[in-house]
Amino acid sequence: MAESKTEKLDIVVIGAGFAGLYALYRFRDVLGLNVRAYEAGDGVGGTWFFNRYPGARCDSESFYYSYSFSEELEQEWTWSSKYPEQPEILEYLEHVADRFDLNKDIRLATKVVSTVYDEASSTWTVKTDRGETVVANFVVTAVGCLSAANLPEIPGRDDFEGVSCHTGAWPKEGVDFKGKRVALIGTGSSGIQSTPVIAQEAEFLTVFQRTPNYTVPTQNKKLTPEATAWIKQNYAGIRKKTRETAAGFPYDPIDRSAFDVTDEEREEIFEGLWQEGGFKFMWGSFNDLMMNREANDLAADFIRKKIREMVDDPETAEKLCPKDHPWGSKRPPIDTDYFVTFNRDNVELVDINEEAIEAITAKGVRTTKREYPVDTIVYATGFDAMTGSLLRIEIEGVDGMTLREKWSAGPRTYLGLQIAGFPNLFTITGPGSPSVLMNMPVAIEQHVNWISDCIVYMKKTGAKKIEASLDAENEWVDHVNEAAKSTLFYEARSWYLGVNIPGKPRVFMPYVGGGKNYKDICDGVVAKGYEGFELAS
Ligand code: N01
Repeated sequence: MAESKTEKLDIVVIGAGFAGLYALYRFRDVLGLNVRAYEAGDGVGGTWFFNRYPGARCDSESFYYSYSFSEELEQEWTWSSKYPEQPEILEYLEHVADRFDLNKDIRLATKVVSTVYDEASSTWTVKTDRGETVVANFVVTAVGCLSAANLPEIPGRDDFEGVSCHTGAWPKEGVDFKGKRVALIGTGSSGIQSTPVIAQEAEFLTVFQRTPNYTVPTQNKKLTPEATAWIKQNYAGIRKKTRETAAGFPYDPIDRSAFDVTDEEREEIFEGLWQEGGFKFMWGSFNDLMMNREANDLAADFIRKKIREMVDDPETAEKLCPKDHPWGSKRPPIDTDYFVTFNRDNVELVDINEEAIEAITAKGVRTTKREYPVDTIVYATGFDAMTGSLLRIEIEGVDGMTLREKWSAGPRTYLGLQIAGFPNLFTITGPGSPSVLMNMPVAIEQHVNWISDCIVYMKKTGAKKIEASLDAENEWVDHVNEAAKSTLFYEARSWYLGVNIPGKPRVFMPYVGGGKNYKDICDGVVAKGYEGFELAS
C-alpha cells in the first residue's frame, strides 16, 4: 500500500544552484520529463545563496559567468560590472528561476538525505529530511564542488561566546562588524575577498594566515552602456570561444613560452595584464606557467615584487609573500585591495606557522604566543571540496555498496559523469571532470547537455539503465592522475588534492586536460555508441 503511494518521477535533481536550475530547465522544458529539484537552502542559488560574506563576488567576468542556453535571457539581463557582487549574481539566478517558471518544481529548504538504487526496477528511491520519499529513473546531482563548508576542529571552538560564522554558510541577516574586534581565519579566495571589506567596518581585524596566497587585482569596473551593447551583440562569438578554450574563458589561447621573450618584454606583459586585472594574468600571458617551474617562478617573482611594493611594513610584506608553492598550483584568488589593507592601522596579520592557534577560548583566539580577544570569528577555511557535498548524502548503489565505501581511497568516476556500480546516477561537474578548473557555467552546461542527450538516446533505443563500466572508470582515473602529474599542481597542499581536510585521501580531483579537450573526449564517447558505458533495456 505504502509503495503504491510513492510518487514516481523521471528525474530527481539534487541542488538548485547554477547547475540544478539549468538541469531542471533542460530536462523538464526541453525533454518534457517529470522532474523535481531538491534544494537545501530556502532560496535558489546554491553557492551564491550561501556565500553571502562581505566582499563575495565572482572572479570570472559577468558576461561569460552566466548561462548561454537562452538568447532572450542574454539580451534582457544587464550586468552592472565586470565582477559583480554576490547579491547581483543571486538576483540573476532568482530571475532565471522566475523567468523559466522553475520554482514550482523545486522543493526548497529540503535536503536529500539518501538515495538508494533498486536493481530490479533500475530506479532510485530518494528520501528527504522532510520525510518525503520519491522514486525516480535517474538522479542527477547538482550539489556544487565547493558547498560542504570546512569548519576546522580547533579545541574549544564551541566555547566561544561571541559571534562566529563560516564564509560558505553566511547568515542571511548578515553580520554587523561595526565597532567589533574580528578574527578572520583563512586566506583563500573567501578570506582575501572579505578582508578588505571587514577591515573597513570593524574596529580591529586580525587575519590568521596559514599559507600566504598569490592574488592578482580584479581591477573591477562598471560596464558602460557601450560595453554592454557590444557584449549583447557579440554573445554568440563569446560563448563559442568559451567552449573552445581550456578554462572556458573567451580569451585567445597564448602560444608563447615565458622564455620566448626578453626580460623587459616579459615584465611589460605581466604589468599590462596586472593593470587589466583578473585571470587574464594566467590565461593571457604564457603557455608554460603551469608546466615549467622556472617559467612559473617568473610569474611568482612578479607577484612577490608587487606585494613588497604595496605593503608598507617589510616584515608583514614578507609574511604575505607565498614561497612554498608555485603560483596557480592552489586555486588563485583575485582581489580588490587585499594587500594594501594590511597598511591600515586597524589590521594585523598573524602567521600561524610562527604562532600556532592552540585553542578558541570563550573570549577569542589563543596562539602559542598570546590570546587575541575578539567579538567575532570569521572562518574563511574553505570546503571539503568536490566529494564532501556528495558524501554527506547516503548514496547506495548496486549490491548495497555505498558511495562512501566506493570512494574510501578517493573519488573514482568515469569522465566525472558517472560511477561504476551506481547506474542512472549522473554527477554534474563531478570529480574527474574539469569542473573547478573552468569557468563553471561552461562546465555545467556541457555536462547537463551531455546528460540530456544521453537520456534522449536511451529513450530512442529503449534503454532503461546506463552504467559506467569498471574498466572505463579505471582507465579514466589513471588518465586523470597522469594528466595532473605532468603539471605543477602536485606541488601545493591544495584542496584540489584534498589536503585541507584531515584524513581525506590525497587524490588530485579535477581533470587538468582542459575544457575543450574534455568536451571532445565526451563527444567521442557518444560517437562510439557511449563507449565505456553499459546500456541495458
Ligand atoms: O577556501 P580555501 P575559500 N587553520 O580552501 C585556511 C572558490 N571561491 O573559501 O592554504 C588555519 O581556498 C587555508 O590554509 P591553507 C574558489 O575556487 C571562489 O577561500 O590550507 N587555517 C586557506 O588559507 C576557491 O579556491 C570565489 O594552508 C586554515 C583558507 O583557510 C574555493 O572556492 C570566492 C585551517 C581556506 O582557503 C575555496 O575558497 C571564494 C585551519 N585549521 C571562493 N583550515 C570567487 O570569487 C583551512 N585554513 C568566484
